[in-house]
Amino acid sequence: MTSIWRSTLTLAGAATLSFGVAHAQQPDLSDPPPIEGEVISEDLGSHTLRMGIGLAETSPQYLSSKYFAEILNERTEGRITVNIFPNSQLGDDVQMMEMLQTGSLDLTYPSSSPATTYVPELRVFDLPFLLPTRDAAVAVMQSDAAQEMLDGFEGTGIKALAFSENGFRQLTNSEREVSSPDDVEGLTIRTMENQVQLSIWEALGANPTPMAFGEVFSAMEQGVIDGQENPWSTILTSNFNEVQDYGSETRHVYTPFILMMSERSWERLDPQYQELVQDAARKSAEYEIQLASEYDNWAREQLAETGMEITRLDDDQIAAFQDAVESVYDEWAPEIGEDLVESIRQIASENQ
Ligand code: TK8
Repeated sequence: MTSIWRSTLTLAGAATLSFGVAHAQQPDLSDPPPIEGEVISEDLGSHTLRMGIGLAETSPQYLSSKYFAEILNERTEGRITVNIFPNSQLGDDVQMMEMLQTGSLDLTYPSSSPATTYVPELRVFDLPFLLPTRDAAVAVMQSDAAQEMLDGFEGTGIKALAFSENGFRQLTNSEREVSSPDDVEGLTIRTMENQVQLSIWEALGANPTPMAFGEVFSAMEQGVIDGQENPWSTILTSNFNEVQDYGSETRHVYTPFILMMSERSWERLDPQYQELVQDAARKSAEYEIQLASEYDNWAREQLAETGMEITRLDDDQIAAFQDAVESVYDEWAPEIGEDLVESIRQIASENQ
């Protein structure tokens, strides 16, 4: 898809992309990677699993979940079927994690932020501007420290299988162009249900309002909130541009998704099936990260094409946001664990 845009420089020096040359290629959603690996022909039981996710059928989250389901189905010759329910139709992240604990749902795919109630160390991912690039984020998600966080779910009723990419979060709002922390002052911004996220937007002078993801669109439509923050692909696939006029490329937090299974469902599986589920989770998470990275810039350009005024921030403007949220580290690094924060910072700096 090509379209001719013209970059305009605002007084604040921020480039507001209303026109420009589209750089991002449209993501290739046609074929997920070929399904490889041993087929389990032995009848080790049949399972029909229900999976609830928050995002739409066009999202990398859904497309990679479909791939996860296809791997399981093909490599058990149809004995494991996964039925996926998108668009938060079974509930929001918090509710679906609780459903895993009671066994009323088999699989879900929340962001790490609402999962910090189970594994508080996950709050490290909520620290602003901690992960500077996707390479750094992927290296952290694949680190031993991250695996320990997944293991930390043991005994909660949740089997955490793999990290993948929700992505770099961007601010949208219906009031005004935002290119500095001063512009955030007084905006009512929906946040995920997570204390560190609240601290970020309080530090920026906003009025943060924690809310389940499934309620965000109607809250913006009714003017209950002025804005929200999510990766461009979520903003696009959730049609937030229909009720939000301004987007700012703040990249203020990188949020992972966590692919999770009910421990009850997990324990019903033959060990060979458990190994297969773990392998399928790893492979679908890799595919999700690939899709999310292809979607990121393309989604931003699609949003601009639909008329959303996208403000891209230069280094100085990002630095102003970083300075404004420095207090979040003072408040939360001791809580999360200075050593953990430092080790994640180290991995990030070695893998930029
Ligand atoms: C979707 C959520 C969403 C998250 C949020 O289930 O709540 O804003 O970024 O993607 O996990």
